[in-house]
Amino acid sequence: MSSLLPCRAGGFHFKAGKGNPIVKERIESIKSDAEQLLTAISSIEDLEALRVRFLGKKGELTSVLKGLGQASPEERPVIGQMANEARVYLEEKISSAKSALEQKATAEKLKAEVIDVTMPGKKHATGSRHPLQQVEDRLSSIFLGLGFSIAEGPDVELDYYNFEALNIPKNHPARDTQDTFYINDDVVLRSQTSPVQVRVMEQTTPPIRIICPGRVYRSDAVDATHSPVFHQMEGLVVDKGVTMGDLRGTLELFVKELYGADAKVRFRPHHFPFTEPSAEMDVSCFVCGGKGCRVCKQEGFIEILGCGMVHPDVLRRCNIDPEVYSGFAFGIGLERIAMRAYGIDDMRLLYENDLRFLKQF
Ligand code: 2U9
Repeated sequence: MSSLLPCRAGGFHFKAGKGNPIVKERIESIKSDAEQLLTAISSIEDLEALRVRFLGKKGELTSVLKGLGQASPEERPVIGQMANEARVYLEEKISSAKSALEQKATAEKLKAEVIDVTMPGKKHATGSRHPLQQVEDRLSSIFLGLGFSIAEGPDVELDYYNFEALNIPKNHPARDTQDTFYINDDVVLRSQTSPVQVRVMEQTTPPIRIICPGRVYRSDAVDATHSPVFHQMEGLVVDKGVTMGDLRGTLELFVKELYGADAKVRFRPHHFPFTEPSAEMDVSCFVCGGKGCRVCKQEGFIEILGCGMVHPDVLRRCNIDPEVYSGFAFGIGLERIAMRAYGIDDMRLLYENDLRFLKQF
């Protein structure tokens, strides 16, 4: 009988020529140790540690194989076969334990992540466009349909573009009605979107067909019908042979699209420094249809916009020859349209961002 001394670090030492029952015993005990430990393993990490301990490079079973060199030639194949059978046996056990642990982990994960489809859903609050934006979008879409493009420009403007170019020199009375906020003597917050049109005219050879929506500023105290910041949409058409008839036809089409085919328009003479002739356009009251009621103050008509033929001096200043070209322009206050459309009686509601108000649109 050979004495076989277990040596975990360096392998087994065989004593030649005495058979192998001790090695066999050792292999059996490694197997049963591993099997017993396997029953208590509950994580993949522990399982891997166990595999390394028994089957790894320096593992207990591997050390038996390492010691084979010292066994006698007759013992070697027998011990080798036993050790290999033990290795295959343990590998299978570890592999099926691994599958079981993985299945258990997946089952636990699925259980933890289970979705109860009967739970009430989370309500996602959907926003809505601000009433002023709705009005701007509606008007834009009508004018886009009539062949206009949208032009935009700076809110902070040169005095020249906001006033001088539009026939409003420093001493003009319109400087009072359009009093705005001055950054310095030459720079203002625009009191109308007309400077956008001036800039476009300076840079474009007609035909021009644009609308200019945007924020404008005036030095007005806040009340139910005034605000230092409000919104306009102005429009401009310049081409050869543009007449007051084109102005009327275009704006009538716009009004019928906005208020319905039955809407009628009426023009009253007016004065603007930048247009000549100028007019204000009324639309038949959308409540009484023109008979007269409280909304239209028994007038039958409601003022909706200002308009006129672009003043020849304004064209000239933008290097457009008034002998060759003519144009019409108009200006609409968006707040007024929105307030009428939605029955809003106080302008301040449009700026307070109170959700109780905004949710209604
Ligand atoms: C250029 C030439 C002419 C734009 C115009 C109006 C008439 C008008 C008001 C509507 C309500 C201002 O917001 S409001 O108070 N606007 O009545 N605006 S004609 O005329 C122009 C614009 C640009 C180059």
